[in-house]
Amino acid sequence: HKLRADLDRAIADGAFLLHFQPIVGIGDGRTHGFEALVRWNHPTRGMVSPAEFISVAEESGLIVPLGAWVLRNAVEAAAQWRLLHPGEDVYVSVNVSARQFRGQFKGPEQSFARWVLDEIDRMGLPPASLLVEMTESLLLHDDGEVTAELAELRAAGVRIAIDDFGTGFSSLSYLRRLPVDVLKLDKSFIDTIASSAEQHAVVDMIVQLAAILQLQIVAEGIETEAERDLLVAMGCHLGQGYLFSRPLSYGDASQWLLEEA
Ligand code: G
Ligand code: G
Ligand code: MN
Ligand code: NA
Repeated sequence: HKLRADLDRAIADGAFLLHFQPIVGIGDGRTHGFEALVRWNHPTRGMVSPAEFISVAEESGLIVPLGAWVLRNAVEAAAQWRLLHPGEDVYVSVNVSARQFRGQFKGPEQSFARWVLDEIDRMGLPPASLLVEMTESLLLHDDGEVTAELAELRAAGVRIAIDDFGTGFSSLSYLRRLPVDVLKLDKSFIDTIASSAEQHAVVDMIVQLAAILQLQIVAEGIETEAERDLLVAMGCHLGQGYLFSRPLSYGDASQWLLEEA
């Protein structure tokens, strides 16, 4: 597999970079955090989307060092933003794959959770400046090991989000059992709230359910003012999407914060 061979060299070559998409208060547009999204600057193909290479990295195991690289760089970015804006508790949201929990971190004794907490501590960041995003399907298939480490992170103050929420048949009872703070409502729901009364009702129910369970909702992929206005009316406070901003380079994300300060 050519892509895989190229991928194996990419960390050493410094070919990965992070982009950051603002997560905003959808009513006032103010920035609460950024989702870190990895990009691969391939020597001949140019920018390759993670949609193409994350699954390959998961299969090969490269996701462990790559995920560590992503987390470390995301946390460093958050530390810089907090220096720029001492008044704003900007957080960084990082996508994490199940496979990363089975990686080796500084020796066989150390868990992924412990390693993450050490990285945050090393940067002098409060744990609440990190949000860990896990997909719903991953949590549904967990045998308890991942959930236990998420609970350890959460006990230390790191927040946990279910990414792509709504696509994995979650049940109410399952949500109450999981160590979770945030539901990232999948873009496929947002896409249809303005055109389908049924989808609108489903999202309205999810927002109410989240309030009962004391979970925060982040609506993903908001592209139009109509979508934003419907979400605000439902009582959904946070979101991200092209209406507000595309994913930005580190420099542009810093500039974005400066302009808001
Ligand atoms: O940014 P973009 O829309 O191309 O991202 C596509 C997918 O790649 C998203 O589903 C996102 O969750 C995933 N992704 C982006 N960055 C990372 C990362 O650092 N780690 C993992 N595991 N997935 C990522
Ligand atoms: O799966 P995950 O939610 O982690 O991935 C988020 C992906 O969605 C990123 O690849 C990001 O580039 C993309 N994205 C973010 N906002 C929008 C949007 O408003 N419209 C579309 N089409 N994609 C978006
Ligand atoms: Mn995500
Ligand atoms: Na998503």
